[in-house]
Amino acid sequence: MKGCFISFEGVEGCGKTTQIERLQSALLERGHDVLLTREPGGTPVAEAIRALLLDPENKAISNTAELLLYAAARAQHVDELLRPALAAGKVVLCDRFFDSTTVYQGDGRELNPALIAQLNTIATQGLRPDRTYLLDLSVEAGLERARGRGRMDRLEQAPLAFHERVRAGYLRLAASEADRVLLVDGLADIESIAAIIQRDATQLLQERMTA
Ligand code: T5A
Repeated sequence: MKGCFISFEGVEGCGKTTQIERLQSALLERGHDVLLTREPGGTPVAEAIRALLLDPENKAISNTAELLLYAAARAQHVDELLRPALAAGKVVLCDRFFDSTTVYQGDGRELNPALIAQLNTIATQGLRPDRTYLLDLSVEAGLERARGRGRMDRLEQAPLAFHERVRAGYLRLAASEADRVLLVDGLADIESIAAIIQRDATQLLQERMTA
């Protein structure tokens, strides 16, 4: 793959969307060819699956069905959008990727981690981010921000204990994959977080260009 693949992760309301847009603007200004996308979503089929998954009316979705729907959306996204963009040399910025399944369905829903790892490999065909920015803050602070935006989606409405397990899962991932996952304080102000991420991404892109 010629391009560079960067994902953003974190609990609800951690500020991913704010930061991914900042990084996109900074990279575009420097002349990079950037694709900004998200999971679940990014293609018409995956966006239709997203609507199903996040609709608070769909209370009957079982944990296993939820896992498979996220994987199906990802498989479509990888095939239709991510692999072609990376093959064309783009910098791909993705709002959530397989780490979300590892922690939301694995830690949050407490589904079998080995099964999830297998399913992630099937859905991604082995595609992994070159760098992942994990914005960390307390679950209460994140949900407070999400609440401030109005209607809560199906996942945001899950019990507090679910979100606490998700946060703990993310922190475990950051510790076990420190080469890929950069842990950033999500409570810092927007500009400081953007500066940390831009500095790191600039270095990463320089390294890849000279490799
Ligand atoms: N999911 C997803 C799974 O369960 N499994 C999976 O495999 C995948 C891919 C997706 C949902 O699906 C789940 C996880 C999610 O529950 P999503 O759109 O990613 O949905 O949902 P959210 O995580 O809720 O994303 P949001 O866009 O809603 O929130 P963000 O991106 O974290 O936060 P953002 O940037 O929109 O900011 C929220 C608010 O906080 C302010 C912003 O202005 C905004 O008002 N803010 C700050 N305020 C103060 N200081 C800062 N540093 C701030 N940064 C942002």
